[in-house]
Amino acid sequence: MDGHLAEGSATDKNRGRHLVKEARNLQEVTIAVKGMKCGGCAKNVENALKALPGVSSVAVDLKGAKVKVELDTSKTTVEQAKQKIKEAGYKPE
Ligand SMILES: [Cu+2]
Repeated sequence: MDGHLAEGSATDKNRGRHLVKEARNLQEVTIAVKGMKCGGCAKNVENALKALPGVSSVAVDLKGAKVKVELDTSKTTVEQAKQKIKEAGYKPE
């Protein structure tokens, strides 16, 4: 009997963890960005994106003219991230 109870609670814990994971909509997107000329530009884009809610990681590729963003789309959409890049003075594609 005790064994069954212990098993049951372990399953419930796993189920709870699964729900928490599904409640987030983590997505990794790469956005092409025109107009970044130097490390300062890269930093501007990085800081602008990091200020958005739900953005967990930003990696600017200056040479490749793109930025890789990991974000929770239930908090900030990809369109909103692009809008933020525009506001910082660069051209997302
Ligand atoms: Cu620059």
